[in-house]
Amino acid sequence: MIVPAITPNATYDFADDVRAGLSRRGQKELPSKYLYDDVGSALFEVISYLPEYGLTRADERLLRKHADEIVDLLGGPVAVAELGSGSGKKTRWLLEALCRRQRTSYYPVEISRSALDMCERELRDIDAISIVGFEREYLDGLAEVAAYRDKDRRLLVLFLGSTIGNFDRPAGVKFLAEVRRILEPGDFLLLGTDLEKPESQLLSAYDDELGVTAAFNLNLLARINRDLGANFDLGQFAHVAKINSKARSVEMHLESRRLQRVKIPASRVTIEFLESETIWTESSHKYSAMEMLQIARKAGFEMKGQWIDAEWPFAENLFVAV
Ligand code: AVI
Repeated sequence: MIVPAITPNATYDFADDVRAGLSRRGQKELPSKYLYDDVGSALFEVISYLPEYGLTRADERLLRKHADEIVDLLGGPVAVAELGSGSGKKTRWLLEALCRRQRTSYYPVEISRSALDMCERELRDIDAISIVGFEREYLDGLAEVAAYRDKDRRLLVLFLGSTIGNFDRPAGVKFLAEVRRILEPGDFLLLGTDLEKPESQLLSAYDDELGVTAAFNLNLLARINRDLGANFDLGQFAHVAKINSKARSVEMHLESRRLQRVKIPASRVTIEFLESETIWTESSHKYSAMEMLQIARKAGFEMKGQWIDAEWPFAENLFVAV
């Protein structure tokens, strides 16, 4: 059964966030969630096929290989909520393993309507599944799922693809603690985290030869032009990936190639960029496998299982709420 997604209230204001991020003194910033309009989501899907970017394939390999083992550790029937379902492709392995044992409800939570549609199309052929999409921000959506859930079943929350890495470390723990507050003791969280790897490998993963990641990053300026009527000249900005060793992250920036002014009518501002000045658009934090134990505890969980990919260091971590 597929139920149409429950639709949102207005949840954010792009124009205000753009004005605030670009008017900052010091480092200009744009929230990375705005990378994912329809064009950005399609470009991210292409990134996941690039030879340099092994993250998504590692995540999917682990889920394919260990789905039955993960389901065994849950110890009984669950309902599944996924934060940021994306295309739903890698989730198929887990849902199939669950649905082979009993009818399972799946609640994808996504701010992108098109991603929810794609995920419903991808997964609706699984036997014994019912899908109810929530077009919401993660925590609001999860709170609604928790209110809507069948009280006889544990909830399994999926937060895959190392999306947690796009929060800074303290904010990541705070976010997981908020997830925990919405859950009941005994509920589960399956968290995908990209692990530390050599700098050269990270730099090519976030600045690929074909320029797809550059297009993904520059699309944010194209989106501001499309949605807010701005006049960014895309040729005058360059995609840059940098390692931040202290934060243990890779950062994406857009660097101004010259002194220039850009008008953003819907945000009611004109922004000046110096030559070489950057807009920081995303951080991807990388973790150690051991660190995940402390993160689990700090957020109110215990580690129940961990699986690490042999080809591309990436961990699937199963936490249980205590
Ligand atoms: C979605 N997120 C985990 C990706 C990452 O690796 O941080 C987004 C991405 N940015 C550049 N390439 C992929």
